[in-house]
Parts: sequence; C-alpha cells; structure tokens
Amino acid sequence: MTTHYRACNLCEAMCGLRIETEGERVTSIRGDDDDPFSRGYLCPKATALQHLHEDPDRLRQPLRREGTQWKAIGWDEALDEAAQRLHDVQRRHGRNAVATYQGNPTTHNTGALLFGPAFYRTLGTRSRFSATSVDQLPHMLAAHWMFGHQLLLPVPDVDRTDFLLMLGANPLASNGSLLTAPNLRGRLDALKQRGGTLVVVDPRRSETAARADAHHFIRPGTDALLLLALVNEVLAAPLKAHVDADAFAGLDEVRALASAFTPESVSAATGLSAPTVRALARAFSSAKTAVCYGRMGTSVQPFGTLCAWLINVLNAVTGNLDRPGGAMFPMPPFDPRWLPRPLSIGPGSYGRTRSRVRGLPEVGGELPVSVMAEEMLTPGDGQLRALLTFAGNPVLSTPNGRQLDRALAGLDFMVSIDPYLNETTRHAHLILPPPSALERLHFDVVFPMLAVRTVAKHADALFDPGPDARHDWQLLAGLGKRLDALRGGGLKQRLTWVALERLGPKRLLDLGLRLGARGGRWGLSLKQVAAATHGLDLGPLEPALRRRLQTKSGRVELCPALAAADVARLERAQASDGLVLINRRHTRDCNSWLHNVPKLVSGADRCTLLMHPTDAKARGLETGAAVTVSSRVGAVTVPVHVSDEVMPGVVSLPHGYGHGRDGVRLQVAAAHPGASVNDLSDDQRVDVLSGNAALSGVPVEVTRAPSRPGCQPAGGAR
Ligand SMILES: Nc1nc2c(c(=O)[nH]1)N[C@H]1C(S)=C(S)[C@@H](COP(=O)(O)OP(=O)(O)OC[C@H]3O[C@@H](n4cnc5c(=O)[nH]c(N)nc54)[C@H](O)[C@@H]3O)O[C@H]1N2
Ligand SMILES: Nc1nc2c(c(=O)[nH]1)N[C@H]1C(S)=C(S)[C@@H](COP(=O)(O)OP(=O)(O)OC[C@H]3O[C@@H](n4cnc5c(=O)[nH]c(N)nc54)[C@H](O)[C@@H]3O)O[C@H]1N2
Ligand code: SF4
Ligand SMILES: [Mo]
Repeated sequence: MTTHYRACNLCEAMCGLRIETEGERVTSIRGDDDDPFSRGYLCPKATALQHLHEDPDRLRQPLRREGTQWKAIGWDEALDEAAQRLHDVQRRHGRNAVATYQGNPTTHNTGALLFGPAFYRTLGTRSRFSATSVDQLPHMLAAHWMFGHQLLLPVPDVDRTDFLLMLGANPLASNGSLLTAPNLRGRLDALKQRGGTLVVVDPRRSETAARADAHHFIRPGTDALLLLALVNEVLAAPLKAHVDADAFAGLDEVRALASAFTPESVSAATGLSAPTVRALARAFSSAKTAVCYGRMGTSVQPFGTLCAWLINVLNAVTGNLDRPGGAMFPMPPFDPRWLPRPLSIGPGSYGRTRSRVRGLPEVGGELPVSVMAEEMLTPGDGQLRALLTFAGNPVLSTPNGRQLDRALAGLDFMVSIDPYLNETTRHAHLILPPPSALERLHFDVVFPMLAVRTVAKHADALFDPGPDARHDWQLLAGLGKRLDALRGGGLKQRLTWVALERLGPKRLLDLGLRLGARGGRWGLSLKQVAAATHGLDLGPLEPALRRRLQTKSGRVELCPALAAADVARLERAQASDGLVLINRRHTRDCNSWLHNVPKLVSGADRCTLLMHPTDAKARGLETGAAVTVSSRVGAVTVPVHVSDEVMPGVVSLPHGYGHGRDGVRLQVAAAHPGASVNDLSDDQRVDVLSGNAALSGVPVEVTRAPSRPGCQPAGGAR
C-alpha cells in the first residue's frame, strides 16, 4: 500500500487529500488531517477522483468521427489531422475563422495552464471564448479598471473579518469561488463564534443563507441598486479616520453618482425595505472590520460589472480594502501574473476588437461565449468555421444550448481535447483524451491567487499513464508545433516549442516559483515546496496593494468611466412582472461533468424546479407535478418542488444537467439526464458592459406539462 498526498482538483477549495493505492488501484480517498490549510476537510465529491480514473466511459484513445460512428486512431495520426485541418481553415478563411473554447477544469490543470498561453499565441486567433464569460468576467473587468490587472482580485478575509456581507454566493454548496478556503462551513461557524456577523442577500434561502445571522431576499438582478444605496449611505457621512482617501482616484465622482440612490429609491425594485438597507449600511461601516463579497449571483446578471465594481467601492470607502479582515490581495509563491512571456497572464484589455455580429467588446483577449453560436451561424466575411474545445462543455454550460448544438453541427471542423464523449464533444470530428487527474502531477497555479492564506502544494502523479497517453500539455505542444511547421514557422517558434517541451511542467513550475521573488517576497524552489508533503502554509495574507497596484494613476480607480456611464442603463432597467429563473448548485454536482459518477447522482432527483407556494397555487401546481418551463429560446419539462425557499416570482433550477441528447457516451449520466437550464437561458441576455451571460433572472413561463418529466424540448439538433 502506498499513501499519496495531494490537493483535490475538482473545485476551488484545494482540499488536501490522503489517497491510498495498491498497485494500480485506489483503495481509499480521505481528507488529509495534516494539510495545514484544509485540516482534513473534504466534501462528497473528492472520492469521485477514483471513479473518474476508473470510469469505463472515460476515453483512453483518440477518436475520429466517421458519420455517426467513432473510430479509435493513433496519436500521431490524430494530432497530424487536427493540426492540418485547423491550418486549412485558417489558410482558407483567415486565422480568426478558428474559434477556441476553454472550460473550467483548465484552471485546475497545471500543464494546461503552463502551456496554454504559448499554444493560443501560436494559433493566433482572436476568436477566443471560455467559461469566464458565463462566470467571473465582471470581477476581472472591474479589477482591470480599478487595480490595473484583471487578476488582482480582492479576496474576503473570512478568517479575520467581523462582518461578512455575502451577495449571490452559496459556499455551503459550492465550497467557495474567487475565495479559496477549504471548509467554509467551519470558517463561517468560526466567524459566528468570535462574535462576527454573516449577512446573506439572495433570492433563495440557500444553505448558506439558512445559517446566516440575517438573510434578505432580493429581486434577481437588482444588487447594483442595493450596492449604490449602501455606498451612498456610507459616503453621506464623513469617511472613517483610518480610510486613506488619497489612495483613491474618483472618490468625489462616486459620491455624486451614488447620491441619487437613497434606500427609499431602491426599495421597491430590490425588495429590501429602506430601514433594512440603512441598518445594513450602518452595521457594515461601523464593524471593526467588514467585507462585502459577491459571486455568481452578482456576476451572471445584466449588471454584473456594476456589481463587481460597487462591491470593491463599498470595501474601499469603508477602509476595508487591503487590510486584515477586509478584502485582501494574495501574493502566492507561484504567481502567473509576474512570469515572463510566453507563460504570463497579462493585465487585461477592453474593447480592442468587437464581435462581428453583435458588436460586443473583447475583454482580456476573449469574446463573450454568448456570441459564439451566432458567429458560427451568421454567414459572411469572418464567419467562424472551426472550433477547438479544451476541457469545456458549452452545449450544457453556456446560454441557448440548442442553438449552439445547431451551430456546432454545421462547422467545417471541430476538435475537442476532453476525456469524455459528451453533449459538446459529440459534435467534434476528433476527440483527443488526456489521462486522468491521478495520472498527472498537481500544483495549483490559479487558486493560491484567490486563497485566504498564502499556500502552495505540489504532488506527483499517482499512476503512470503509460506510453500510449498524452497529457493536456503534450497535446497543446503537439498541436502548436505542428501548426508552426505547417506554416513554415521560423527558428524562434520551433525553438520555443522545443524548449517548453524539454522543460515540461515541473521545470516550468520551478522557474516560476524562483521568479516569485521578482513580484513579491517569495522565491522558493519546487523542491522546497514539494518537501512539504502536506502543503506549504505561509500564513495569513498581508496588505499588498501598494506594491501590486498597476493603474496608471498609481491609485485605486474608484470611478472607471465606462462603469459610471453604465449606471444610466441600470436606472432605465424595467423589472419583469412575470416569473424569473435563477440557478442553484448542489454539493454533489460540479457543473456538467460529474454526473457519470454513480455515488454523486444517487438519491432523489435534484433537477427540480423550486417554486414559491403562492406561485404554485396560482398555477394549480403541487410538488411532484411535471411542468413545462419556457423562455424566449426554448422549453424543458421538469418536476416542480413547491417551497418558500425561493421568493415569490422566482423559480430555480440547477445547471449542468440535460444528458439526454443523442450520441452521448455517459452511461450513468444518461440514466439521470435531467434537463439543461441553458436550453432556457438566453444568449441575447448579457451584461452589455462585459458581455458576460446574464444566466440569472431569465423571464420564464411555467405551466403544467401534458407529459411526465422527460426533459426533451421540441425541436433542436440531434
Ligand atoms: N445556467 C448556468 N450555466 C452555468 C453556470 C450556472 O451557474 N448557471 N455556471 C457556469 C460556470 S461558473 C462555469 S465555470 C461553467 C463551466 O462550463 P464548462 O467548463 O464549459 O463545463 P464543465 O461542465 O465544467 O465541463 C468540463 C469539461 O471538461 C472535461 N474535463 C474535465 N477534466 C479535464 C481535464 O483535465 N482535461 C481536459 N482536457 N478536459 C477535462 C469534462 O469532460 C467536461 O467535458 O458553466 C457555467 N454555466
Ligand atoms: N457543488 C458544486 N460546487 C461548485 C460548482 C458546482 O457546480 N457544484 N461549480 C464551481 C464553480 S465553476 C463556481 S464558479 C462556483 C460558484 O460558486 P458560488 O458563487 O457560490 O455559486 P452558486 O452556488 O451558484 O451561488 C450563487 C447564488 O446566487 C444566488 N443568486 C442568483 N441570482 C441572484 C441575484 O440576482 N442576486 C443575488 N444576490 N443572488 C443571486 C443563487 O440563488 C445562489 O444561491 O462553484 C464551484 N463549486
Ligand atoms: S470541497 Fe472542492 S476541493 Fe474540497 S474535496 Fe470537495 S470538490 Fe475537492
Ligand atoms: Mo465557474
């Protein structure tokens, strides 16, 4: 028996695992009690790592689609063909005719993160999409404008704060996002035990809301109004003595802009009474330390960027930005922000180009995924003809999935780097599967940038994937160098690929860790990190913004011009008088891709529509009834669950389901298909400032279904 220690790669919490193996088999997965960061905590998903490794549906060889059949082929053949066909499309229709989509697991994949930047630079397309624009893009844009770098994301110091105001996040189910802190339940309990306060604002009494000191329902999409009123209340009084107003540019502009938003004026739209808003502002600004934290619920809505901006403003003007107990900026030992090209992640950009059909801006070098299908379906110069997906399932995870199904079916070429034949990859001509997570080294590159303590952890692979396997980074390098060769690329390009491949992830990590000395105060070697078997914990966060701020003014930009201008759109917004749809996460889900794990899908059907008793009564519905939920773009049939957990006028469905599509090779998931909420969410509903999808607050109608829940909407592709 061998014992291995590593961080779990399934969500952002970085829990330390203790995995026992016998030969080629995993015999147990438990929490690592000696991990200084997670101290033995783990959630029910961790053991899925074993199933994912053993899953008979996980692909082990490249597949080529021939009609409706799939044929296993060799690696060289697959990589040659993929590179050649991408090259052909680019030669015939221009570089930008090839699109790329990067999904969420990329952020948990060391090799992909280290090799991605060089690969995408080689491919040279501006048509880049990712799960970022159905997720945290508004936070990144606000950081780009206010702090000068898209990844200077302030993290709530949950371990030391006295007052946590949480908007649109449910860490008891999600385990935290843009907030890496294993065991948030325990950390939030500790907040209470030390006399602190947790206030949750959410249209649903989520698992987190149910444990808070106070929970306020809010009408979906109106958080920016609430935040403006809170900022107004705070700025109407003199700033607290410890607030360094000189550190801010635009304070007077923010004060003037917020002054129209009194608690009374936002009360009807938000659903929070004026005294509640006033008391919240007072409690927040008078707490010894306080932090406002907003996540998915505040970013996937039509005013996501306003929310992200105003959350930062509220923390700043109450003196809680960059101080213990407030919102802090991690400085991890390995920091991709300060690496040299081609490994680095840049400060971000905005509006250098616009999407062809709808004119939405590029942000950080990407276009919003909500425009991807229309760019494929709309003929003309610049039409997208080919797609490479990497660790993504946009058919289930991006709005208007049925339209995307149609768009993908019409492409000249599609290749997917993915271990499963799922709702998205079934459209590919080639699937290139990497080995399982247990067959590769693991070092979190992204999450220490979002962690409440300074941490680093390295673990080697548990199993050797064997000679007939290619890691994600090898696939990116394999395609990159072939593309260079097809284009007759120069010596420099060829040498870059040779050097990167020779170095491999391990030596790149070592290099990056050592370079950490440039950006901050570390400068460790990989050997030093790896020597800490249970992970390195270098202590709580320290104020870092002065050293890290990258704005031209050298100050925090409190009032970015484009954000300020967007307030007018908020003022014009009309409330929907019908039902609106929000989403929810369950502890045992992970977006769309863990439903093939039997242990995680057992028990009662989770793909149900929550509806308030008043709304159910008005429609004559009772728990268990099959209902048809329809929106502008589609309809699904699901069982209803009547509950006052959601506020009147709001219904809730989980995302990531809808495995009943033809041609999917996911035996377990297909037996629990559920319906895809993204067959309802609308690609035309976006936060127009960032282009982020407005997945929350989708207007829907709900009626009793003529048939049993089956979740197959009429029409659509295959
Ligand atoms: N309506 C609605 N939609 C949502 C959300 C919501 O709350 N509501 N949430 C959004 C959010 S936050 C996100 S992040 C997105 C996620 O969107 P996506 O990232 O597009 O979707 P996932 O379901 O995470 O799919 C992950 C894919 O990666 C593959 N994969 C897993 N591990 C690896 C690996 O190591 N290498 C490779 N190459 N492939 C791998 C899986 O097989 C799967 O195909 O969904 C978004 N969509
Ligand atoms: N179990 C599980 N864990 C996960 C994932 C998963 O799919 N399952 N996905 C992972 C990923 S990729 C991410 S990004 C994170 C996301 O982690 P979180 O940001 O915590 O996301 P959610 O759990 O979706 O919580 C969003 C909350 O916002 C509320 N909400 C909806 N609309 C509004 C609104 O307009 N205003 C306000 N104030 N609230 C609103 C919803 O009711 C919900 O409670 O979770 C990660 N962890
Ligand atoms: S909380 Fe996240 S990181 Fe921790 S065990 Fe669960 S899935 Fe893994
Ligand atoms: Mo996400």
